[in-house]
Amino acid sequence: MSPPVVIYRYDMSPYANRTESVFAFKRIPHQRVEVAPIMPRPQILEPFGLNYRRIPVVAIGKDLYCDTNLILAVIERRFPTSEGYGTIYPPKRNGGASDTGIIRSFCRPLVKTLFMLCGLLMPWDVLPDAFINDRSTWIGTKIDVATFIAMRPGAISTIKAHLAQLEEQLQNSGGDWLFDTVDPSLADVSVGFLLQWIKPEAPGKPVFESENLPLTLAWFERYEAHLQKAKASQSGPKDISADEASAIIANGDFESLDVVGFDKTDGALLGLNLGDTINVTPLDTGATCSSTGKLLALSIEEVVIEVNGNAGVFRAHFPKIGYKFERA
Ligand SMILES: N[C@@H](CCC(=O)N[C@@H](CS)C(=O)NCC(=O)O)C(=O)O
Repeated sequence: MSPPVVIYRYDMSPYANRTESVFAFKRIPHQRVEVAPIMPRPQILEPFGLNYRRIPVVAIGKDLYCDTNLILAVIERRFPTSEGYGTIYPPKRNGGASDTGIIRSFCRPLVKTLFMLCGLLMPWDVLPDAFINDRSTWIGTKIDVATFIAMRPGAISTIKAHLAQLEEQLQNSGGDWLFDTVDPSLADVSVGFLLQWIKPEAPGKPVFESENLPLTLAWFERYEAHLQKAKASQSGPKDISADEASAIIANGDFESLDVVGFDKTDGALLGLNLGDTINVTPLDTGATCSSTGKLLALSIEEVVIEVNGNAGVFRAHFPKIGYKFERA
């Protein structure tokens, strides 16, 4: 039987939407805990002792996964097509193996760049002070609303320049999806969720009115239609309380640590040994929150620490890329 999956999320979170879109395409049954769009988030810190502020966090059994770059890789591993789940690496239209590595390395930097540009199109001038102060802490600089608004035209122009490269790709391949796959891949989700984020916002309008992006805009419509269909045929998701969630997670099982293992060579590069107590901190946003715990496993891709909260002992997993790991 599949392990229970719980996502900690809030409605307006684009990265939660990225994850939930993959859940829909892969047909993964899951439950959701709604958290506040600003700090504090006791639903995560108290039961698990996990001092990670970014959203989403996904629990699979008793393992807590942070960062969509890792979450989506793990979801593909733990819910494979061989067990009847969908995939975010569908076959290519003209045959051949899926481009999993190139899709992942395309998504990571592009999502990061586009997320920051799209963020400038949010309605900063009407957002409450509490939100602006919270996000100032999150990015590590005091947000000046007038500066953000003045940066919008440049952001729109740069977003369009990025999309023009996708336009070229769609033109060259003649396919429906960004990597010429038979169904949407992680690449489609990764650009799609950001366009979905800015679509309802008035400052985002010029992007959707671009005259030189016909194939990209048609691709986006196709993406939204596919996603809607996948969501319509999904059972659930079910919204549960934080208490229900921590009980479910505490009763779950850990995945074997052997799956991640301990790469001694990599550990030496980072100056880390198995069993060290370490701090894990994001390198970009949310860096005021560090998660601390005993180092349990380390691979080229993933770092696992033990965390303790009032619901018990858990394992928190972080991607290697984009985080700092230091002995506490
Ligand atoms: N690299 C992270 C970024 C996650 C992220 O930035 N999430 C946003 C919400 S969409 C966030 O945490 N914003 C600040 C907050 O909600 O506290 C990931 O891929 O999960």
